[in-house]
Order: sequence, then C-alpha cells, then structure tokens
Amino acid sequence: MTARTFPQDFLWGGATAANQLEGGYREDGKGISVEDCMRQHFDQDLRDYNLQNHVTLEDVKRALETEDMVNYPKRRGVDFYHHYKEDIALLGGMGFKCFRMSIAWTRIFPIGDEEEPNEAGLEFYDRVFDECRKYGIEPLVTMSHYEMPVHLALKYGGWHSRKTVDFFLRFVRTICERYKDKVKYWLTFNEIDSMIRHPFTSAGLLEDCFPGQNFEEVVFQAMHHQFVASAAAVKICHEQIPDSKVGCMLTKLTYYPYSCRPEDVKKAQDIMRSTYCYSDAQVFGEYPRFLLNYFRKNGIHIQKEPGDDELMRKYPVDFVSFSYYNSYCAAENGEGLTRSAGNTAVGFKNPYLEESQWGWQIDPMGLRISLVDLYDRYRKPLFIVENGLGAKDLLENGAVNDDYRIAYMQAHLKAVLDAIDLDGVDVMGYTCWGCIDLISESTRQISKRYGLIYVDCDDYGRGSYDRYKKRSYDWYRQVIESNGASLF
Ligand code: BGP
Repeated sequence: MTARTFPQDFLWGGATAANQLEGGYREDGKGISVEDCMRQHFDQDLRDYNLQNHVTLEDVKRALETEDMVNYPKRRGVDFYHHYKEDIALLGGMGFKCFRMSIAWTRIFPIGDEEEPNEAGLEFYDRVFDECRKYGIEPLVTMSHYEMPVHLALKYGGWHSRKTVDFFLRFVRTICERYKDKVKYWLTFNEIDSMIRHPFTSAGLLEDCFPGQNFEEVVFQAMHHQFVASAAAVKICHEQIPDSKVGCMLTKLTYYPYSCRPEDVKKAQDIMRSTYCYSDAQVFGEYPRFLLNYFRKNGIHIQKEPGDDELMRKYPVDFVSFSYYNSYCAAENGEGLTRSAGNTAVGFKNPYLEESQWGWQIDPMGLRISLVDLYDRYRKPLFIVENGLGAKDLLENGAVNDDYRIAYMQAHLKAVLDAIDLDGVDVMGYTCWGCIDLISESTRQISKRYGLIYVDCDDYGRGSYDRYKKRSYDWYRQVIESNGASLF
C-alpha cells in the first residue's frame, strides 16, 4: 500500500497578522492602528467574546492618550519587527513553503489619508520578503487584517465612508506595485464577515460615532464598501501582477443542529446561511438573496455608486480561504443548554466534543465537513489559512512539551487529507495559526499560545523575547518533509 500524502504542490506553512506579531508600533514612522487601541482586560471573563471586545469612543480616546504597552499588548506584539530574520530562519527550518502575514496599513500610510507612502515602512516588508525568498518561502499576504489607521476611524467613520475605499485602494496599488516581483498570493480582508461581530477592529466603526443612526445599517454600508474594495483589489492585483492569485477570507463558523428536531436543523441552517453571505458576495460577485431579504425585512438601505455591481461581478476572487478552529451547536430554544465559546462567536455545547482551555470545542471532523460544504458551494480551490490550538504552554529547561497541540493538528490534518482524498475537495494549502506565539486577537493575551515556536514573554510583556522550538516544531517539520505521510 502506498503512503497517503498531500498534493505535490501543497502550500504548507503558518499564519500571522502584523498587529499581533510585529510590535514596533511607533517605529520608522508607523501610525496608530485600531488594534493598537484595544485593551487587555485582566479582570473579565476570557470566554465572553462580546465583553472582551466591546469598545467605545471614550475607550479609544483614552488609549490615544497613553504610550502604555502593558495594557495594550498589540503595541508590543512579540517584536517580530526586530526578530524577523531569526523568526523566518526558524520557519525555514521547518521547511515552510508558505508564510501568511499581513502588511500593516499604518506602516505604509501612517494615518491613512496622506498622498505619499512611508518609504521606511515599505523597506521593512522588502526585507521580510527577501528573507522569505532565502528559504524558498512563498509569502501569502493579507491586505487588511484588523489594522486600519485609527485616524480614518475617527475622522471619517471608518469603512462607513466611501472615502475609505479610495484610501485603501491607494494602499493596495502601492503594495502591489512595490512587491509585484515578491508576492504572488494575496488575501483581501481577513474574516470579512467578522465586521458584524467586531465592527471597530474590522472596519473602524464605533457605535457612539453614529448617534441617531441604525448601527446595523452603518455596518452593512461599511460591508458594501469592503465588497467593492475587495473586487477592486482583485482587479489591481491581476493587472499589476499577472500571475497573482487573490482570495477572500471567511471565518468558517460551523454549526450543527443541537438535536434532530426540524426546528433545530432549521436554526443551524439559518446561521450557516448567514455566515456564507459574505464569501458568496465575493465569489459569485453579487449579493445573495438571503442578505437582500434581510435588508428588506429590516429596513436596511445600502448606498451604492454606479459601477459597484459591475465591479463586483467582474472581479470575483480566485480562491476561498478561511479560518477554522472549532464547531458550535444551534438550537431553536436554548433553555437548559450550556453555552460554548469559540472563534468570535458563541453557540451551545456539543456533548460529543472536548474543549480547549478557552472553551472552544475541538472538532477535526467539523473541518472536513466545512471543506466539503465550501467546495460544493463554490467549486473554487480552498485554502485553510488559520487552524490551531490556543493553549497554556510551560517552558521548562528550554523545552515545551506540547503533545496536546500535536494531537490537535494531527487530527485536523488527517481530516483535511480525507476531504481531499475521499471527498474530492481541492485544497491548495494549510497555514496553521500563530506558527510563532503571538498576541491573541480576542483576549490580547500572549499566554493563549498557538505557536510551534515559543516566545519568552508573559501577559504583562515581561521576558527575554527569546525564541524556543516546541516539541511540535520537529513534528511539523517531519509532516512537511514527508508531505503528510508521517501523520499515519
Ligand atoms: C481569528 C483571527 C486571528 C486570530 C485567531 C485566533 O479570528 O483572524 O487574528 O487571532 O482568530 O483567535 P484568538 O487570538 O482570539 O484566539
């Protein structure tokens, strides 16, 4: 019997985002991003996503008055800004074929509405891409990963303003032109659907900046602007970099009916349809009827400009990427059921699944189911650009024994191979989330670690910032080297 392996050109690697990784938040002319204003709440329930991520105009103003890096950990990240050579060498040591990262908009256009880019910021990413090339690593670049200049949020109302589309496209033209010989794979907006759940970090929207307005309508207007900007970014990329491939990026929220009661099945279906709306728009180039119905029923009116629909139709994405960490249950009536946490969303607890230390339900089969659903729906290549286990790690004598992370990744990768081999799904690659420890998006802790590489610092920013290979580092190197054969 021949060994089971992944496709020959499979893009193995890891994923990060500038705001969680880089630090250096004021260096070489960088401006302040929305994430630089997000506080760590040591005293609140870490499983309560909404509590952790609620933010007001007052909070942002307070953040802007201080240089504090303890309570605002995104400002320090894990100091990739100064460790990038060492870090990329470590990724190269695992045999990475691909490194997902984002370009911080605020390094290139520090406040967002200026005419000329910041040369020092552009040079930083030149150096990063050159370093990747040394190890034969293909960069996969997210154009927008929760990193808009806070100035655009405060002065223009973020993505609610049409002007933000123009500012963003200036940024896109600049980076495509500059890196056209260095970057082939691009993603437009990270988890574009997440604007519904965290509008400030996704789109610079603060409810108290829109008094007397229907805030849901504000959010959908901003979403329309991101759809248009995403299509325009595909156009720019294809024109400037003819062999480029551009993907959308969706939070894959996988819901099961809690029971086989038809009402629970319908509830799960409704939630799933509401999550697919956003990739539907980017793949099919038009608003799904589900969303149009929702607008009609809820009195939501979107302002479009002439040419918007045509642009969306003409420039769909080349592939569909997504994050997947856990699954949820849905019930029509949740009385008596236990709630469960998860990536930016909540649901009910599934009695058949175990959960992570942050209450996220571990479900490898859910990844296979998600791949099949997405492929049947879109018939486009899929790319898993985030998956992993957030856990507390213990560094002892320079070693971290993270067998639990190996078990998680092993089970999920086997599920991916089943989806490819048995279900016929076209999967381009897999980049595990936070290949090197970084600051958590939702809780802003470093102690919620995803990496295969440990970074020595704590939730207060104390530590040497030295890097250590965890046990999972060698395990993943072997998986990549054997193209998956060592999983079995
Ligand atoms: C996704 C984000 C990432 C990331 C990840 C893990 O939603 O795209 O930026 O952080 O989730 O989530 P967390 O950091 O909250 O554990």
